[in-house]
Amino acid sequence: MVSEAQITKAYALAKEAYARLGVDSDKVLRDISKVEISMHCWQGDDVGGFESGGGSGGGIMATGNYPGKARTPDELRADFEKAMSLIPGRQRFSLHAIYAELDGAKIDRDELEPKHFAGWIDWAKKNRIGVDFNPTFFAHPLASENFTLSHKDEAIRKFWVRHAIACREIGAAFGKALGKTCVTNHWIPDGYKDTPVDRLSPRKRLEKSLDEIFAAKVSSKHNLDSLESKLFGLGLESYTVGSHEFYMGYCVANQKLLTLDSGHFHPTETVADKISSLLLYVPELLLHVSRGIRWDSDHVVVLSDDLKATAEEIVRSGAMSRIHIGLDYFDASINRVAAWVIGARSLSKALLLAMLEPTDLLMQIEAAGDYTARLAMLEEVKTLPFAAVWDQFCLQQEIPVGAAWFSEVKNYERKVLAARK
Ligand code: RNT
Ligand code: ZN
Repeated sequence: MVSEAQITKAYALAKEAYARLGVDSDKVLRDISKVEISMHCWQGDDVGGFESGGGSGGGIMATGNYPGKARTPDELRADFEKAMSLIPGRQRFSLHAIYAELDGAKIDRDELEPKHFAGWIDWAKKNRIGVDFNPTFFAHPLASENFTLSHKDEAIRKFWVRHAIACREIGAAFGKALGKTCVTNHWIPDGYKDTPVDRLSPRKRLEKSLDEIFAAKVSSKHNLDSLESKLFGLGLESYTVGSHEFYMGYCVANQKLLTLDSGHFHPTETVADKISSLLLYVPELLLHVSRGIRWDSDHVVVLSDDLKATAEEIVRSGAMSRIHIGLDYFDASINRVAAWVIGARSLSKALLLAMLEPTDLLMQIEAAGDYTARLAMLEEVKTLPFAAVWDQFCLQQEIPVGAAWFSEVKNYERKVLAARK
């Protein structure tokens, strides 16, 4: 195993290499230690939640049957605490409405209240983490026709409007109790499997529902609302009511936050390129960092070129305070604690890489019109001694360095997860 002295020595050399290009790596380490990553609760139990008879639906699907998934709120919390102990930097926890603790009571989604999340509030306080929130517009009998906020049946549409308002209030309760603004992300699955004739009416109904939802007064100090678009879903291949154009228009017109999920666009489109445009027109962004393979498959995030490009745009924008960074994937075929850790460490690596970029230098070269030098430098930057800075970051944060985290997950699997049937 690498010793502390070796890490420190390698870091000292790396620091010099970055300094030669005008980058202060000590400052970068201070800055990145303050960045919060919103971790999605639903990787812990395959988007199950704790309602009786829960399950995904709504055009999303976790596949795999790796043993040991969390079955109760306490198990989910314990698993996530394990994951947090293996990820450098700060985390938040993103909860869905179906993770309410109802103690067997029959409370429908439109009747949810902050008190049903009291256990989560206490836990978040104890762990000093912020919480983000998500209304759950799927896995429910009133979502079985694949229409919720855009349903033509007024009673069903209103049910979901009430659910969304309840969730905004729960979000605000989290924000207030924890002293950290909650971002409530609204994603609906609504759409058609096959080609529709009337594309407009469901969108008009969605617009009306959103207007009703946001007419409810909820403190923006404690809760911010973000709207997530999507290209298609399983069984909803032909038409999605909440498309990118729909929400982009709505968010610009109504100054709401817009959510960009990396799996929700045509495979050759990149989310990275959208950030600089959208920051001109919407107040803030929420990123659902995911990894689609061939489709919106929600694979565990890895340090890919796409991820690096997204992190570069986040950092280069100079508007990190307006960009909320969340993870969104669910792989049930591997250890779920490891899935959290791998995705979060990869995202954190991408952010660190981007923050270590000699951006000023690259900008000067570009401004001077020397595109040969730009390409040459971008290639050289790729092999700067990043790994030494990453190891130093983990060391400073008292998090296992290198692959050492994995044996901790394996121990946890043997001691805790294996006992779950
Ligand atoms: C679905 C969306 C959405 C969900 C979560 C569970 O395609 O990405 O964000 O993954 O709400
Ligand atoms: Zn998403």
